[in-house]
Amino acid sequence: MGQLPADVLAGRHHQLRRAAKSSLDVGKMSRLVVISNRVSAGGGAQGGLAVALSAALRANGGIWFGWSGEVTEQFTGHINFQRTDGVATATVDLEEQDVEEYYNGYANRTLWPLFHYRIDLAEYERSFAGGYERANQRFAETVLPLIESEDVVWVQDYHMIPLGRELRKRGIANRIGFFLHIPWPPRRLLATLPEAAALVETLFDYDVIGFHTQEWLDSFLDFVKAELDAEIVGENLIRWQGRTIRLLACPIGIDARAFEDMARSQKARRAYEKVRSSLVGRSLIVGVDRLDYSKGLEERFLGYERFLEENPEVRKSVVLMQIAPPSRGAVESYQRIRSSLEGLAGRINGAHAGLDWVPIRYVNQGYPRDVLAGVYRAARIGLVTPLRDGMNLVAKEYVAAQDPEDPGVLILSRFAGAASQMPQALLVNPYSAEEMSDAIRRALAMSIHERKERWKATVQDVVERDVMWWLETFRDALEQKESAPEEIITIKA
Ligand code: GDG
Repeated sequence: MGQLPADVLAGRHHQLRRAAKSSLDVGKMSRLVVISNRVSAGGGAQGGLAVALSAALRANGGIWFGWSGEVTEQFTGHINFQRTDGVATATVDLEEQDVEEYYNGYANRTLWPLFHYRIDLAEYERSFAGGYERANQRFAETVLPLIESEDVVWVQDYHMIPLGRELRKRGIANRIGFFLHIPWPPRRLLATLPEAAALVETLFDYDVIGFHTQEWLDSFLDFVKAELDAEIVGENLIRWQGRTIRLLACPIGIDARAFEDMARSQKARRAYEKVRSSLVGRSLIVGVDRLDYSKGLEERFLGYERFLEENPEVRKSVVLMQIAPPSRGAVESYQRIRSSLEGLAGRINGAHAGLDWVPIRYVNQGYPRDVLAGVYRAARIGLVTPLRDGMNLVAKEYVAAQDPEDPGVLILSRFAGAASQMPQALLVNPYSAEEMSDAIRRALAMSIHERKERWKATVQDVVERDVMWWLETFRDALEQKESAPEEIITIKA
């Protein structure tokens, strides 16, 4: 395993200290207020993030606040309170214009493509920026009365970058953290965003800013050094207008043990059998991704096509199953990727299929998590090749779902945040059809011994740095008040 960043090592020590306690034995901790665009409190049917945040909210009390997903004629700020599986949630409806400008606009047509290095797709419209600011002001105004003086507040993701500043303007002096789930783009790309510096500066109102990897954190620091008037006062510490801000590289994990169990459940077993019997002895390659241009699906299909062309002797012994539930259908670039993928899958299948074999099974719908777990387990290869990804949880789920006695091989893009934690996967450049083709061939020919060795090294980290580890590591950083920078320097000397 590669050298772990200092923050991660520090986090691991916390984990060891806590190992003797139950992971939820955090009685002395403050109440948590989680703020994110969408709220998905609940049990194991949800993704790991929802499970972990729900567990923390259940253990310490607190509330999860965000957009309801509903549209109302005129914004009223009316809060819908609910309790789901013991977790208190508070949601607010937005008006049509907010959804268009803030969600479909600035979040998904400006920031998402830009932060995934796609300035060719990023749209810079003043109305989007205005709507983003307005929606964040509305969120701040609405959540304000729900925040108590001892609470820690944790804001999630790119939809809500300026929310911390809006809360400070309204007098909130609590500890407030921010976690970015997507990559932080290189400085020269970010500079294409009008008012980029002003947006980034709003982040200085947080106490802790978290990224998945040191690479994203370094890109952030690079921008701050070049474009903003803030002092770097220590390793990953910034000083701005009398405030100290800690930066943290803290990779999100999955609910690994639960996912392993899910992969052995009856429903997973049924899905496994169904898929296996349909393969009639062929090897399965699986891809599971939201239908999004950042996930590199076109390049993946082209890499697979290359493999089919270069390996006529084995090509009929494999099948690629790509599960890709549609997302963000209101945004044009998502409609385009959908139709271009359909065309590509059709072309490849048309050119290569035979009477008893179709090379790509392209499935445009979602499945329950336990079914996915069974499909992962049935696959000899997990093909996870985003062009750019903050972390990528599918890579971790694929690993956790494997049979220890007969594990499959993970082929992973070196441009996913997950790659920094998974050096034993077969790392590929997703833009290179040749590299992808080589990796598929290599994975199919890999000995059981090598498969086991690589899997063991990878799964260990997936289990150790699971989603509770992520939550606790971030939270520890957020609860811990910074020393003055002078003291830090003295200690170092
Ligand atoms: C963002 C960042 C970062 C997919 N299809 C189905 C389904 N899924 C689940 C997967 C996985 C999740 O969706 C996708 O997670 P990713 O990490 O791949 O990607 P994003 O949605 O882009 O998330 C990403 C993440 O935030 C967390 O910080 O890792 O980099 O982009 O859990 O299993 N789930 C079900 N049916 C499906 O068909 N139930």
